[in-house]
Amino acid sequence: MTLDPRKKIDIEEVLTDLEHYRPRRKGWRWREADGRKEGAFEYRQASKRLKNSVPLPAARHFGGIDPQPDCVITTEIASGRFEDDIRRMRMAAWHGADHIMVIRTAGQSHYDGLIEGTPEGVGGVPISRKQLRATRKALDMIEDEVGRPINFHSYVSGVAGPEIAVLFAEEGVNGAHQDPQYNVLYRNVNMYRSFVDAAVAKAIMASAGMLQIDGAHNANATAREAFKVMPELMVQHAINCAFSESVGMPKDSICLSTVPPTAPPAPALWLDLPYAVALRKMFEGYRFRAQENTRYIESDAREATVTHVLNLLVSRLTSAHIQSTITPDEGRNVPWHYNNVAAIQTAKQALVGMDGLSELVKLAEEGPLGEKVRELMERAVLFMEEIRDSGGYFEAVSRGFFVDSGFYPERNGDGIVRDPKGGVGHGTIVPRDADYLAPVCHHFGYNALPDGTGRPCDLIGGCTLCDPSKIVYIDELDEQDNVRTRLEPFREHRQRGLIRPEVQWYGDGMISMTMFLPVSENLAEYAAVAIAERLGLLDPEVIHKAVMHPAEGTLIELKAMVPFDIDPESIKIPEKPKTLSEEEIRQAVSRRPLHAVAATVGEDEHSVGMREIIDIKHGGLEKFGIRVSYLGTSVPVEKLVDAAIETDADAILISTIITHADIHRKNMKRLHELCVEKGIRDRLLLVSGGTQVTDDIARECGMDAGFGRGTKGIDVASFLVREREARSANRGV
Ligand code: Z98
Repeated sequence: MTLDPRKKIDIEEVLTDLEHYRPRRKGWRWREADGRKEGAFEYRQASKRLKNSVPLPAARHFGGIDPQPDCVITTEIASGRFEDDIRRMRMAAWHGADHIMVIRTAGQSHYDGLIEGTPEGVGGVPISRKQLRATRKALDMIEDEVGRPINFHSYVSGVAGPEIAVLFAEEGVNGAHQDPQYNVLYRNVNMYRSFVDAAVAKAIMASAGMLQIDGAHNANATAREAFKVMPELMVQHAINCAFSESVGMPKDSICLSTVPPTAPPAPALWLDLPYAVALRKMFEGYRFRAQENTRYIESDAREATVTHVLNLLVSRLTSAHIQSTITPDEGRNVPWHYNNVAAIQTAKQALVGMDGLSELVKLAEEGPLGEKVRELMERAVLFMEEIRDSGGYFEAVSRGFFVDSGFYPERNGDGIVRDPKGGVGHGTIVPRDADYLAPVCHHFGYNALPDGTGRPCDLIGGCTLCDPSKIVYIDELDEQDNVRTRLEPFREHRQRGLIRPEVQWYGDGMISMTMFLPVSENLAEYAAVAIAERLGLLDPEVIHKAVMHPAEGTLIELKAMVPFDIDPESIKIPEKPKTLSEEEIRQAVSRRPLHAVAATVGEDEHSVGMREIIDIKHGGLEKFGIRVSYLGTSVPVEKLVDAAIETDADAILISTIITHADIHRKNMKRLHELCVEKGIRDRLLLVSGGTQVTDDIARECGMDAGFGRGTKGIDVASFLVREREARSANRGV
């Protein structure tokens, strides 16, 4: 199955014959670092370009280039319905994500076994074989479409950790969070059980070449004063790294999950940078997943984005093998798909913009930076020594050493306390008998295999890791809660291509609106809801408010549902004028020369747009032999008309970017009227352009044509040539 960029991914086709689908490959893939040259530029930290992608908006000015940073970019997706997540994954991949992390449904970590079918999740997706297989199958198609491997990732945690690890190895999941300390601290799974399970799970993950991400960063997200837990974070990393290596995980498959601990208005870099440097010094040889700080995300997407960019600066000043991204709206609603894309673009834009930064600036390690780095490392070592002296890890957890908000060695007594004899799964560890035999591969620990056994599974003619045909595929177990029943209500809708807005699930009908209300915060919130109701929208809810001034007004962002569909058949799309070929334009101009006068009018200093339309360098009018007298910026309309008369021009081209008080419309009208007054309107073509100009607006204001965003010289040249010829034909010339 291959994807056609012009068509939606067909979820029915993805679900067809899943029983026999096998992942094409296993194991983690890094980016290939060979994208040194893109357009006019040299890059120092770039990777191979994509076959299909959506470049950053400003790429339009640089020949459409889409340089890809050197590090893997993550996006976290899990709307509760995997069939919608797949579409979001495709959008994410086109924008540059190659690590798709799927959050699990609430509570799955306490299931003592695997889930089957595809029930709908809460706060995430139930991770089941069918969900994994369908997603991996879709990702295999998506990676072909974009031309880059996509790493699929979820969590090997909870009381079914080893079972999940086997499932992931069988289904071609490429990476997973695995850290027994996470189970202990945040999911209250029994501490001994967590470490026994982790040994088994890690051995299986290693056998499948999966990348492991640890869970230390969760202390940062949980502690009351998160920026004080830095020494503990280093201790947690150390415990999981050492444990993972001791059960056979290669060092370069172990990835530390690091989060810059603060955000403005804290003096963020003063704390975040020493921490990042200390980690990289202490954990040399391991991989780094730079997570974005989410602890302080409120409802302001702009604020979240600035914090993210500061985090990206730290990544570029130090290093990151994986750059994680979180949607900037996660503080106000479940992440919306276009916000996944926004976060990926933020990472791509900032990383590419800071390409080669460490060749330009050096970290001043001899100053306060070096002192802070040393201090953090010392505090971490002292913390580890105290764990050892107090009787070891389990004892330390039972005494509340972890997630305490004191800056070690200070302690605030608010750490998480876990009972070694408590928690989910307590009392379930059974010592292996002397004749314990597990005839499966990659099993961890004691196994009484008979002498001369090759692979352990030779005893049973192959295990599921060696012989996938032995995997039992269960489709759906619940007759109500499954993907087929969820797809059914929208079957006709999909077939007819009916249009309903969405942010999360197909047909959810959600839109958001931004409005400024010139009243106080409290009143603005209720007034906004009243406005949405008057507009006929359903379930309006304010998702963000920002006081501009306590009395002068409040900015409101609101979400609500649209209660109708739009039938595409009912929409009349005006036909786009086809451009002439370059040769046709050149011939027409050489038969009959064409001369235009051009300027940016009014009090407007923007020159880039007009220059692009004119300059030969940008494929502008000059390229086709059209002669253009460019008068510059902030030119009065009168001056342009005089120049057109003096030079006997065929056309006047104006650029008008500023729209304050509708000045762009006024300038267009003035130009038309002046030409009428002077009696030259009939023999001149009047053309205007600008970011807020459309053909309709321009014609309403008396122009012959208007050109907006994205216009190229050939569009304007085609119009001039065609229109001049049409007029000559009408006049019988
Ligand atoms: C991230 N945004 O890390 P449940 N194990 C570890 C984890 O960090 C997590 C889980 C398991 C964050 C995502 N992390 C939060 C080490 C979760 C998840 O029990 O399925 O919720 O475990 O990118």
